[in-house]
Amino acid sequence: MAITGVLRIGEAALRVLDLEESIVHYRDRIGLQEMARDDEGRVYFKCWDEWDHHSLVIREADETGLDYMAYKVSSDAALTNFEKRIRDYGVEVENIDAGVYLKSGRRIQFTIPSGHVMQLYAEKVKVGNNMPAHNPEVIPDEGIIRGMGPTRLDHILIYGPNVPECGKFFTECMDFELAEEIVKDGTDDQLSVFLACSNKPHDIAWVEHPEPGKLHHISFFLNNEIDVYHAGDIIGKNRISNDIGPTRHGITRGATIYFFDPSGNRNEVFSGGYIRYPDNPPLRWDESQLGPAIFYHDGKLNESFLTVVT
Ligand code: M3P
Ligand code: FE
Repeated sequence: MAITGVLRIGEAALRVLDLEESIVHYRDRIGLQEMARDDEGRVYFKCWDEWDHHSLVIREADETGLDYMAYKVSSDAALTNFEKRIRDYGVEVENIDAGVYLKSGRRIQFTIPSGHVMQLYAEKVKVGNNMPAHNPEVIPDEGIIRGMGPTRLDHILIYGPNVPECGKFFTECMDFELAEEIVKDGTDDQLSVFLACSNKPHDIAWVEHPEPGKLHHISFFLNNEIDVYHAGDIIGKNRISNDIGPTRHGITRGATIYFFDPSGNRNEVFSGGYIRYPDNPPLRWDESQLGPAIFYHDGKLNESFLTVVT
């Protein structure tokens, strides 16, 4: 598979209640690099092994949650093509000029059936991954990998209505593929879908929920399971509110911890998971198997995992 078209989640924009506490959380506890602050009070971060200028944007607001998620596409021509396909599908698309978003080329923006604002863009200023591109090293200089030390923003899981319609829209208009799904037992009714645009187990996932536009978590990738345990130590040492883990997902097979930022937005750090090829069959889980699907070791869900969204 050549990865063209939609490449990955390139940017998540979160609302937080207290900017300074959130900066400490994302910069010093998770260990992101602070890249910029703008005149409107937004703060921009990247993971150490990402090449583009930033992947997380936070701003202070009265309510928590997700402002938008932006996925990077492979070229400007791909962006033009997606714009046409999305309009032809009947979804309204807004054009945003280059430079409106920091360090970014032009974007298109639309609202998906679950009520979330999504953007696509092809260009963002590349600052490098802290190692040379010519005769590269395998680790950056000391002090660059800090905190939990995630290498990249990996995926987002969102809650809202019309999950099957979201799956259809993303597969038909943006060439995502169904990697895994949770269905009502004995039916094809999807309660949750996990879609991939790469050969990761997922690049985005939804859980059916009556209220539109909600965030379940943004997820950062760690290099190995030991780093997941280390992240747990950082959570413990800094009295960060832990939701659950370390444990393992049945879905995606990732080793995971969920925890909350100081405002209550859920974060995940995880490692592992399988490599998915486009000719893999989609994996199906029955609702009655939700326990092991989500937390494989004890096969049980905790209450906050299912109910807390921002
Ligand atoms: C993950 C993951 C559900 C599952 C979550 C799974 C249904 O976050 O990264 O594999 O919430
Ligand atoms: Fe996740």
